[in-house]
Amino acid sequence: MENFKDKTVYQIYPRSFCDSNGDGFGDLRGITGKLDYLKDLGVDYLWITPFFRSPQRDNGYDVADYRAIEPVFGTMEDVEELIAEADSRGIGLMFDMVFNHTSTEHEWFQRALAGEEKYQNYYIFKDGTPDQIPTNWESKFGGPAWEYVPSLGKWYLHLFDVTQADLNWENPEVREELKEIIRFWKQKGVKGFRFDVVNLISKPEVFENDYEGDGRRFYTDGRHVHEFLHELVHDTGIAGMVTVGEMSSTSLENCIRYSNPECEELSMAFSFHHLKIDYKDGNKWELMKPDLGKLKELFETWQTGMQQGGGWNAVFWDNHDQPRIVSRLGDDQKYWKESAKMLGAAIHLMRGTPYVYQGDELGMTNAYFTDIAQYRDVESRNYYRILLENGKSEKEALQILGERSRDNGRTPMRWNAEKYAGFLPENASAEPWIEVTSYRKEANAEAQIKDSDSIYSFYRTLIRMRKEYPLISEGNIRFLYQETDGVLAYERYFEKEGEKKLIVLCNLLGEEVRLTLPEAGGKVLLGNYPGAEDAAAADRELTLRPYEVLAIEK
Ligand code: TEU
Repeated sequence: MENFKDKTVYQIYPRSFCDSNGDGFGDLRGITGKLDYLKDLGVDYLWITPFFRSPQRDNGYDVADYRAIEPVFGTMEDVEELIAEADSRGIGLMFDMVFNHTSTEHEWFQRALAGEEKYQNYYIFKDGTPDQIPTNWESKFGGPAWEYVPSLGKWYLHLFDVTQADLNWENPEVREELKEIIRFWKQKGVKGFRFDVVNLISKPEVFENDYEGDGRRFYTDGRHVHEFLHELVHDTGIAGMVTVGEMSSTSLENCIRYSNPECEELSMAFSFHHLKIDYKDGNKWELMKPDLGKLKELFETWQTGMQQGGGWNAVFWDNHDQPRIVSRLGDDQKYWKESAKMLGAAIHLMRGTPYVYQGDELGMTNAYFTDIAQYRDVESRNYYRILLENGKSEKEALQILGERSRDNGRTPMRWNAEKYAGFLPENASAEPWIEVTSYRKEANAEAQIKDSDSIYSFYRTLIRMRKEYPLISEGNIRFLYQETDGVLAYERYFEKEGEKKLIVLCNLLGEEVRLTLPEAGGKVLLGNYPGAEDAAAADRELTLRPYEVLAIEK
């Protein structure tokens, strides 16, 4: 098993990372051209979201051929070159396997539509009539989770978009097909895998209406999910690789099983509870001020819970589905640099494997779009319509999208302060597929790489510290000051007497917070304000400045 505990993963959304040929879309050669930037940052793995053949209805999470490359991203030769070039820099590639569903343009689904029973059994079809939907479950992208096919007299299940048909994992032929796909990319030199919503793959034996919710309780962490995952990992021989599962609406108990090495399922798990603390009544599309007390409670539950259970967290704030954390929990106006650094340190010094989403190392912010025409995401455009249908004004609906849309994390990576941020070649005739954020122009690589005080340099230090300090990569964790509003604090330690420990103090607020430390003194390893190194030399009374973070070795 690769020791990944001192490693950091960088997530790339290729569509928005770097466009090498000027067609307005990021591509694989664009990633290859930026490998030295990533090597200098110090990351060890690159998780690249799907670039396989796809109608792009969900930007690649609707796969039509798992072994072919969507031409907009490049060719198989480009993939092979990227793998080789990354490998020569000591960087491993993690590909994104969307195995809960395929595009309805996949050959398997097309053959199912043509009446081939073998392929109808690859999906979840239910006989019925147009007025008899099998269950009242809702799609996560809005609307019903079933679609009727008149020519077949059947409904099919789609937990996401209508063009994303759920696979039937109960069918051993489906499981064998998916194992072959893993073997195909493994033999090409891929070093790890991310599994998309993999805890939704096991559906119930009986499909029934949900009168308490949207149906997720019937298919989330389903009855055979652990058995299926173990079988997939064991039969493809990837237990020694770095693998991560995206676990939608999951539980701590299940994530311990998903990621405890003794279960031989995955290396680690993404859970999302900490990213729902600003969802009013759990609804993403109802705005609420972030509940920071809940955030601290969830971090403690999941960090100490996984530690006690032998599990391993993927620790992250952002990805291609989330708004930018510096706009969401920090202050991208008055305390942009301080809050971006503090939020980065808060998770990078925790127990788990940190994921840096492209642009977070630069403090990239939300998009601040003002018109629905600027949005590209299928989920956002669906919910804009639903919000209007439910009585919200256009202004209210745009305000909600402005805070919640996945497009906030999908604006082009900013390489410089030029009009298109260096995302595409200067002589390009096309424009980027989505607008470049015009906000915070200093959130760009060229401005920050050489600046030792930049967010980029701070992230570089965080990534290096994980490699240098076993306390960070292997140490235990316990939380401190849980009763102090606005302070996220924890201690990394080893059980052995006399060992050093690391105390991490994060002020989540835009105002000063006073703390009384357990003891005076210690050595400040990291701070995001000038003069931080003097802080710990002071006596036990400490004042944390707005969005200040201190990591003190005691
Ligand atoms: O995301 C799962 C998922 O539910 C997210 O879409 C997210 O939780 C939701 O948008 C919050 O409202 C994975 C992929 O990361 C996402 O990009 C895909 O759209 C989705 O699965 C379907 O494959």
